[in-house]
Amino acid sequence: MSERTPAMPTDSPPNGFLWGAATSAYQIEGSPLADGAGPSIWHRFAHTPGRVLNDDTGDIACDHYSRWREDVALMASLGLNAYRFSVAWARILPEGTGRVNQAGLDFYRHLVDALLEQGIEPMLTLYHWDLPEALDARGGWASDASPGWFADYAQILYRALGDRVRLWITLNEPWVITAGGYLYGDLAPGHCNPRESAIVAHNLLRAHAAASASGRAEGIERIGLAVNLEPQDPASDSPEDQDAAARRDAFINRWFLDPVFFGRYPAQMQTIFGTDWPDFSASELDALRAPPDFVGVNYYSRSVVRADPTAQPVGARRVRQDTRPHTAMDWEVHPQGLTDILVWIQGRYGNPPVYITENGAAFEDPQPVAGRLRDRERLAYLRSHLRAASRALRRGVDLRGYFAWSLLDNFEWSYGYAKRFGLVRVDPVDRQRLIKDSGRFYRDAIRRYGGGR
Ligand code: LGS
Repeated sequence: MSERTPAMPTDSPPNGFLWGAATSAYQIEGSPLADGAGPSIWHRFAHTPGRVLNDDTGDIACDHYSRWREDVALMASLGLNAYRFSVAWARILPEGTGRVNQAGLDFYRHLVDALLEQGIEPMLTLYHWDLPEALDARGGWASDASPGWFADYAQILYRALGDRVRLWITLNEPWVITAGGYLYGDLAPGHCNPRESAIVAHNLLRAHAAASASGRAEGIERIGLAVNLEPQDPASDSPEDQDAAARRDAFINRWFLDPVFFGRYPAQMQTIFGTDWPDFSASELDALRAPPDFVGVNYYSRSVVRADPTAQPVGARRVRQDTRPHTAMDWEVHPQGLTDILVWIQGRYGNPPVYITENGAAFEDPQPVAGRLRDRERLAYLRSHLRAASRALRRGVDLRGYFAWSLLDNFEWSYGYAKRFGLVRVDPVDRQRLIKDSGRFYRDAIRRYGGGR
């Protein structure tokens, strides 16, 4: 397509399409212990020397905890009609269970009210990786009690905000929580234990089911799950590479979706984990069936996969596509993968409602000049992925909205502040906000195709 082809086709997205941006609590808020909040595993992890690049922490982050009004105004000026954010569990329940901290609830209630006043639909993620430290001390997600803790926490929020928040997400990226936190160890709490990771995954699925049930009991109608998905393309047509890609597809794309839709794990999980795979009973598996009202898709890239027995536990590794463009994270820019993965969901899981809950890219930004930041690569990434989303719409995918990752440059987990995904620049010294060219482009695209606000 030529540079001039519009981002969306003339048959623009359906009425009520959500045009949003996404963030998460620990990545933007700062002031993690303010007003009675308890510490989270990310607070501890970031304060452990050597865990995060440059030993960066979320102590200040984007200072959204004090600047949230300004940030809502920024969203309005971008023309967003939706905003996805997460709630910090330890602000609501400093010890993880039990005593509720009213100041924490008030923070999110004020935020939600300000969004609604601007006609911006809130999409609330209950868990985006910041488990209360007090619960980690009781075994964290490996504890058999964790689904109950989560459902109780969810119930508090349903009751506090259920009259104004329509769209709920239980967990953000259970795969990343499991693999990053408990298998590879690069994310909090930093464990490397295959057997434990399989149990954690199972408990996260139980937690999703339990929080969905408690939401139903409170009359909440739209409860989703946000998953990271990436097409797994075999590097060759050799049976080894095809099998490797199929294993990685089960591991990354189906480990969580198959259980919630079908009440079973992909057969390959047993192959991948071997003796570390627990023996789940039929009733345990059946209890995992909790089809979400919508699937939240976080899409960044695809993987081209080669068999490699040394790359455990999956026996597969990604092959870098050297001739293709890559982001600052070294992820291939591959917009067609977004269309492909949406069409895959449509076929495999019966065309459920879908939101793209994250899509975006880190690039090295130039310095702003005269109040303008020309982030051409991010703009091109955004444009090509909006087109990819529109192709999925044309193929009948029930796509209801698009959320750019991210509204703001923020704390990119183990990369600290080194990787910037924002449509809006946050000055590293004074935290001043500046809408980048990609943000202006997004605003124009919303105006043009959106229905917008
Ligand atoms: O900031 C995180 C973004 C950035 O890139 C966000 O908190 C997460 O929800 C999400 O995981 N995020 C993210 N994921 C990209 C993973 C891409 C992997 C593609 C290549 C495979 C190695």
